[in-house]
Amino acid sequence: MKAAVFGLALAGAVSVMPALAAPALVPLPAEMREGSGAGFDIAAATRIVVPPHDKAAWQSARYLQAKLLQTTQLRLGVVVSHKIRPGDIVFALDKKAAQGTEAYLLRVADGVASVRAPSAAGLFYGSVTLWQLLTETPGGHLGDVTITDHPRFGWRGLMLDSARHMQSTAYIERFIDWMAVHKLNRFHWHLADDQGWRIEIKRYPRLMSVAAWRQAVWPDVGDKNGRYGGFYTQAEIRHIVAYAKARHITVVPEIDLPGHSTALIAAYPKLGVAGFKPEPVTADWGLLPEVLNVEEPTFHFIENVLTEVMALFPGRYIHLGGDEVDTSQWHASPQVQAKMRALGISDEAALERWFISRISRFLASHGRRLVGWDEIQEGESAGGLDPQAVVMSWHGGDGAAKAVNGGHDVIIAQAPIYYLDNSQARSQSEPPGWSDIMSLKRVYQNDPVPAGLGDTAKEHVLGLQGQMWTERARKEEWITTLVYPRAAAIAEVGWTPREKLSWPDFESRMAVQKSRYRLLGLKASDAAGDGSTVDPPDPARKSSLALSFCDPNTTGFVQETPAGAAGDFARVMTTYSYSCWLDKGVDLSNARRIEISLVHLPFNQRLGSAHPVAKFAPPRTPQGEIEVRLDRLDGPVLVSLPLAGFADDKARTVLSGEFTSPGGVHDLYFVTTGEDIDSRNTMRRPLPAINWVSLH
Ligand code: TNX
Repeated sequence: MKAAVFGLALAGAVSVMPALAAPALVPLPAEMREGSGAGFDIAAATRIVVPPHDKAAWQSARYLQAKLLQTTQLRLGVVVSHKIRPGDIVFALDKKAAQGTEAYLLRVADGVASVRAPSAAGLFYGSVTLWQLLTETPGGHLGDVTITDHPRFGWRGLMLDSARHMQSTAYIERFIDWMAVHKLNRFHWHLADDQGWRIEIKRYPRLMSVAAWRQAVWPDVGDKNGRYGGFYTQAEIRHIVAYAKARHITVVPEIDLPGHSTALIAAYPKLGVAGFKPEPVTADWGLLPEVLNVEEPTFHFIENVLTEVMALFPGRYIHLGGDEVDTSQWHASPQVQAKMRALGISDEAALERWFISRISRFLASHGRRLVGWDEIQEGESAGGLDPQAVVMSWHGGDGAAKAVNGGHDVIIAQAPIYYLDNSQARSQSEPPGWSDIMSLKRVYQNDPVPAGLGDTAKEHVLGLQGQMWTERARKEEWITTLVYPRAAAIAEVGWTPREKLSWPDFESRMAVQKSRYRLLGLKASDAAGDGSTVDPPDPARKSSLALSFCDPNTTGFVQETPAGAAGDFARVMTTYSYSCWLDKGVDLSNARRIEISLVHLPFNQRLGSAHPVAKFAPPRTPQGEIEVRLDRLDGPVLVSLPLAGFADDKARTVLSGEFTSPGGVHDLYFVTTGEDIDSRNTMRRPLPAINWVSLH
């Protein structure tokens, strides 16, 4: 009895309460007006009603039904009927309801909720919005509201790298599900790279038996043969494509060419440049020298592969990579040089442009459009990039502006801002990745459209995309944490009119969105939105994540560490050249001993032909040392700790050294000395990395 009275009192309080805040929708709709009516409560009897013969309405109704089943207590039936009753949720195709291929009109008024749209996509986004409204508060109340909505950009994408590390198809489905609830609509699937080929191509079996596998090197866990890899079968790919399509997401496959093709050349050495011994499918990251040759049979091979790719992926866009081509083999090859002369091409960058343009025309002849990273437009010699090619710009403003001014459509995929392999905050509980911090706030506040573009030029900007590269994100849960919540910022920037974007407003709506993540089982990062440090300082030992690099321009990596001694941290911050960490403003008045915990990581980064060698400060002893220098990189050595006897991959050790206190507060430079490391050499010494430092 008491409970019922309490319930009544609560219900009464709700009905007299003025609307406190607008619904917390992400992405924020283009227009939203709250009505003055009381709205209505969803009950077990609530019907989702669709008109007869309206397949699109039926599908969106079913999506809403399933989503509510999955995430709430609401179990609603879908009914086909012309008749609408109070308390119904209605979906219907309606040419006049809204304008645009993804637009919809959602109204809650007079006790009925309706979603009307001229297209299936619009209805779908309306159902996503309804799901968000119904998950805003437990129980399912809909307040009176009119939402007139459509996206700012047609391309709202996420890229997932399944080449460096491969994910299960179950995970890919979840990835697509989570995109859908953010109204993201392009899943760019990176399926081939130096470290593995992940798509079954029936005509070329060595792609599956050779190119799909590399040696498992720590921290990867291999199969019983010590291999890491695999590929998605054509049946699995068809399933994923259909799964995405049902959520109005187009899958854009990427086969990275003509660089990033070590795996491909390992399987079919004839595709490589004559005179260079192909490398095995590599377990290294970074810039590799392998590049395809430019002979006719190579184009035939690519066209055969693309014929199967086009049959699997019905979407218009096919991504051919084109990034980071190391042209030194082309430069050194007499055949390639002869071909260049015959074509009247004088620089290798332009040869790449020619290569890509040729494939672009092939795809266009099949009604498809090539997408490539912005290197595809580089080069000096005459002959532009095929005008049908779309440029995906990861080089930021200049690359995008160049593409647009050259008349190309462009997708903004700018690094580092939209590179989700950057950290969200310095924290031991964040996944490994690049050490630069791209906080939720930074991502949100970046305008993707390059400054200074005229209105016609702006129309060439198809949209934006977040990139999830997975060199260091070997676990699916790490991918989720890196992608979310930042993908929500990308989704909103891609959807919501620019003048409506507001960080404080977004941040408060994200609190509600995160409660939806819990309903979805989506484990997003809980780093602070502004990227401020989240780990409490440890008075006993300072983790390398709490240090900075000596040179502020250094970009490094947050890496995982081998499982080790208690008290060690799970992550270290490292860099591949001039390894040097800085601790600012350290009080040395009472200090006379320092301990440094080091881990040795495999040196698994190729640095490219331009600067292949990782440099270190000159060593004093054969195996080098960690020098602790005072106040400057070349300041006096406070203490020098030799690395002697410490060269095992997974080793970790604590170096300790006494010193005479110089008194006062100082900046400490931790300089790694040692022989330089040639990243091309397969017998490389490991990389010493600071795990923590401690003063006594
Ligand atoms: C650059 S962006 C790459 C990728 C790496 C990424 C790491 C681009 C087109 N190429 O091969 O995975 O950096 O952030």
